[in-house]
Amino acid sequence: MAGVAAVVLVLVGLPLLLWYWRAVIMPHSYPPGTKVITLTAVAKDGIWTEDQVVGHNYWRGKPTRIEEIPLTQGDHVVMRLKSADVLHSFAIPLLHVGPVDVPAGHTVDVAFDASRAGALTFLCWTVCSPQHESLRGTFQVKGNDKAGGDASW
Ligand SMILES: [Cu+2]
Repeated sequence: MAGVAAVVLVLVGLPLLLWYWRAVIMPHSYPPGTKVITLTAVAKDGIWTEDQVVGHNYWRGKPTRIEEIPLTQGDHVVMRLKSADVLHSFAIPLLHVGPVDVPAGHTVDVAFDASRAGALTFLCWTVCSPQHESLRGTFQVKGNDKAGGDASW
């Protein structure tokens, strides 16, 4: 009886603990005001998406392409990057961010400050698939006079 109770405790308690960790503790582990953006690279569609792409909907799902992400100059951003399939990588050349490898099955955090205004391209830096060239998008960074910097970019 004690054995059954122990097994039930592990089978119920562990997932609950993991859920609590991911839903309650992890989102608050960044400094206040941090913009957390989760993107998943999908080689098959040649996109970055905010949708969750997991095994069962990989082939049948139609994830939404993320092309533009609005930011304000001075924003502190954490990108939580995932790959739904093969090795991708992530870079923001105008901010000297990356390239950072994004292997399948891992979540890679990349932090940066939107230190300049304008249209800043982000892209996959690894030739991952025939759709590689379309794995890109733009941060539209709104100028903020207080932050200074060149607003013409
Ligand atoms: Cu690529």
